[in-house]
Amino acid sequence: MRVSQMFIPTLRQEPAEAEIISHKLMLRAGFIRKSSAGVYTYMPLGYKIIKKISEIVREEMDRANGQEVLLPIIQPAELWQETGRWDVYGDEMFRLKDRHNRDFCLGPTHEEIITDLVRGEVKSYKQLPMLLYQIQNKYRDERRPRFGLMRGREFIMKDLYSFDVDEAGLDISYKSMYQAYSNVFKRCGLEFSPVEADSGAMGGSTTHEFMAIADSGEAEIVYCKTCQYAANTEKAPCNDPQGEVIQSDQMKVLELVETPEVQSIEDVAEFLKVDKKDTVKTLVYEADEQLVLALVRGDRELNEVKLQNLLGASILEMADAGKVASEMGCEVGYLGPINKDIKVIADYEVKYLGNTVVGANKAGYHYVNANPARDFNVESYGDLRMIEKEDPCPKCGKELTFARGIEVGQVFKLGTKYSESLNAKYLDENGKEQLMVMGCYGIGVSRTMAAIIEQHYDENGIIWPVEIAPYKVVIVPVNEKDTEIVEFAEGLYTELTQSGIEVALDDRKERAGVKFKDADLVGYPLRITVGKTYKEYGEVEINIRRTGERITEKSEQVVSWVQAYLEDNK
Ligand code: 9G3
Repeated sequence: MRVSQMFIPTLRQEPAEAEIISHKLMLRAGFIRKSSAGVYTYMPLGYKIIKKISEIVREEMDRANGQEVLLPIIQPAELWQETGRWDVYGDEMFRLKDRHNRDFCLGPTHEEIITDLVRGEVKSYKQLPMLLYQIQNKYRDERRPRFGLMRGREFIMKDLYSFDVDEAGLDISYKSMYQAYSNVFKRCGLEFSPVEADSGAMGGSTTHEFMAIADSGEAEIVYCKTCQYAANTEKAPCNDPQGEVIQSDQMKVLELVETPEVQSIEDVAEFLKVDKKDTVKTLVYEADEQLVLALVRGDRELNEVKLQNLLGASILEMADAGKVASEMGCEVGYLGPINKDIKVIADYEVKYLGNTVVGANKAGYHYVNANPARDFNVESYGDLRMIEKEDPCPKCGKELTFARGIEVGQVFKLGTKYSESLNAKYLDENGKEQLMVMGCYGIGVSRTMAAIIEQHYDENGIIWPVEIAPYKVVIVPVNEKDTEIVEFAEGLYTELTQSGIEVALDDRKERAGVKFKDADLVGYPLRITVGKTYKEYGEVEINIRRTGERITEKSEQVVSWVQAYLEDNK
């Protein structure tokens, strides 16, 4: 490829709207351009990366007996109505009508489509297991698309669906996908960790998320260096501390105290000279439009995923301030569970609080000496709090470590959730009708490109792992007017190309410095400079992007040196 003919609009300045490094660098290196919020064009170099990641994914899916298909993006509402999901996903689903006024959506995922296909074609156990996958755009109208490709409204996903005769078969498919994912992310040069995750609205039992470790990751993970336990903090369980429940003769008289302009837990604890542990945090949620009070100890953080699961709610949203004021009669700083005929659920730890502080549902007032058993009724206690550093490993009890991660893959055991609602059955060896047992497995292909950059960059730009790089080598003749330099550079370009290496020749009429900066920004693994050293000693300079090393090599040795380097570093 000749850089003078390529559409690679690099930028010197950092784009203002980009907050994380992968977004900044993909814009500056000319890999993507924004079309609208969360919707991007993949420019020539960016799309080369997408194709390389997709090829790695295909090889590993095919190795695991996956068969590639391409499913429709336009999906009929009827299928989503059959599974009952048409009304579950509100504004996040892109919906449209055709010319006959029929309802469709742009596919956010393909469980309905693929199960509808298979239920019509698979009749016998002899046809199972069947693993079908696609690499295709997905559409989700995120409320706040951000971080470039990290959270887009149109993104590229590989989604595979497995169909087995029973749970044992699903286990085999799940394990084989788990291995295939490890292969994919290793080949992409990613440092990743599979973590236990919450299956949420997907139902089903087991699910793992493959997290690329990165400080910019939206997900928080917790892991144990002793027993390798690893989980998304949304899922990591906290146990019931089995403390002492206060005896009634220890309970003091409930007292209303004035706490003017004191709203946050910190302020209340300070004003009343108590520890945050001796207060109750009251939060108001709408669970499928029903108001719920969720209580956790004052020093803890509520885990909304655990709350949603405990309530079995399809949609869980924090009640907005207006709703709180009208339903509770005060603003959030003074909320409490006393004298409220609203459903109250509480974290286990609240059970063991005695003579504690709660909001009085009256602006400027709190109650002290509140006792759960006496003063307010908790409908149910459960694990509602976010796991913390001091908590013991849920598996072995040892110390926990926290990290942030980018979710690049997820594998789900679906069981019969979709085969039941869509009646996808097969005849077993006894001719008896059985429900197919399913799994679904996603890789964020476009998100993976961003994650690779988040783990492979420096102050000069991207550092592509060799297998992913858009071109393995860039040749930089330092002076376009010097025929000796240009001739050798052209010759080297031809020789490397003929030896099957993807090479770029920066033949632009630009100063050498500009070419060097662009080479570092775009992130080619190797840069070969043809300049003074060539004219004087017949040698070229080779810059190794990953290590910053610079070596000189005899011009006749260059091709074999490059082949050896690429072989050793793939
Ligand atoms: C929707 C909308 C958004 C969604 C879904 C449905 C996430 C939805 C979960 C999955 C599960 C797996 C197959 C590949 C791997 C992930 N967001 N999910 O079902 F209608 Cl608007 O997509 N699907």
